[in-house]
Amino acid sequence: MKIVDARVIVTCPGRNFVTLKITTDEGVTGLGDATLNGREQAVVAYLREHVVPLLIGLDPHRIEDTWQYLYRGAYWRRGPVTMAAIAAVDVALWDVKAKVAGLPLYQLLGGASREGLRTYGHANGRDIPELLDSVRARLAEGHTSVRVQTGVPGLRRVYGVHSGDPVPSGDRSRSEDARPLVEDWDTAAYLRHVPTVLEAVRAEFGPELPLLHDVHHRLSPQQAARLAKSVEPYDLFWLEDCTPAENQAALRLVRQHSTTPLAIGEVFNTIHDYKTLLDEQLVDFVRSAVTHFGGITPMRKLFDYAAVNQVRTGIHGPEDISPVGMAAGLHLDLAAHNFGIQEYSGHTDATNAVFRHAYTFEGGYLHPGEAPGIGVELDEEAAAAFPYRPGYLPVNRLVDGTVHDW
Ligand code: EZ4
Ligand code: CO
Repeated sequence: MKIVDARVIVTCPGRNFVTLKITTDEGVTGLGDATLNGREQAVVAYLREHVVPLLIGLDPHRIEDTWQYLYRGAYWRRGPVTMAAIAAVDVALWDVKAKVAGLPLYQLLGGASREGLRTYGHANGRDIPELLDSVRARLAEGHTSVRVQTGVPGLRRVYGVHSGDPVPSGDRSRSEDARPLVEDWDTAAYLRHVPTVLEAVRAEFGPELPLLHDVHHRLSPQQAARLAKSVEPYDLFWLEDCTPAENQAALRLVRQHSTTPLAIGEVFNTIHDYKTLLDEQLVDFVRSAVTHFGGITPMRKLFDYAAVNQVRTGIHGPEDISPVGMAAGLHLDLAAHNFGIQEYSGHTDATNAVFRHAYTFEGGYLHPGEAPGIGVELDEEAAAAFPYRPGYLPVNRLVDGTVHDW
């Protein structure tokens, strides 16, 4: 079998998604997600200019070899643009292979290790009462665990928490202007506020509900250690991205001061980003997504490396990963013994109409479905009705105007 066509399709049913569609001489097609939020067109160019011409004529069954060819062959390794592009090729090839086998992808990855995938949903509110309502809404949808985020007193606009302004899409922090929205930040106010939020949520929902909280990389190691320690009484399922973690060894300080479980990795793009963290067991969950980590091929290696260190998985599942990327992750989740939890935000009706998927969320559990391949079909006619629109993640500034990590 040979690859005869590879096309990049950009569609914006509420937000931008980049999809690679590979076609073989036998008419089998495969899809891969290459969406990089706010930098979509860079990946489109990488694929169209530098990857698609290399794919034509290759044997689609040689997935490992193609991955190594694109990764090592470029000389310039790693980075989110490169790894999103390679991920799209890798997932499309796994999709082709599983379709040829007539099996859902998870069967090729070892078969199901469980009946379904536990999820967590996002609860947020400008203040605590609004947050508590949002937690109730997530529980009513079937989520069995909830990530809790709130506004911080004194701050105007915090990432992931709606400001009350009218919003153009489902993503409350996304700007569709030429420039990103500017949000504000005050670390001291945040560190004071978070324990009071968790205390209120525990008082309302009791000790058993698994709770998560995302720090969005905003703290220094010392501040992160303080937060991890101060939230210990509220028994988090995990504390996410408490530091930027480019400096992996910095997590030692957090670990020394707290038993709060730590999750990291949504912006990592290779296994090397985890080396110290896993070798020294400095985290409890790996958060990478198939779409930003180079595909199924390296994610399997990451999951096994994590398992050796008694670390579990918690794949990133925001709205800005397309249903193609979500589906790929669900097949891995179902097969991996060390699955932990799956983040699940869901997509808009328009997105689900463009990307028809076999995966389901029922009775509080996700399942990738039994369709051969990854189980997603792209309706190209529907996609064409939603052309690309520039959109950016926000930028975060301190009260005095200094640009801050986020
Ligand atoms: O900021 O997906 O855990 N989820 C998150 C997300 C990320 C966005 C970035 O594109 O932190 O909201
Ligand atoms: Co996050």
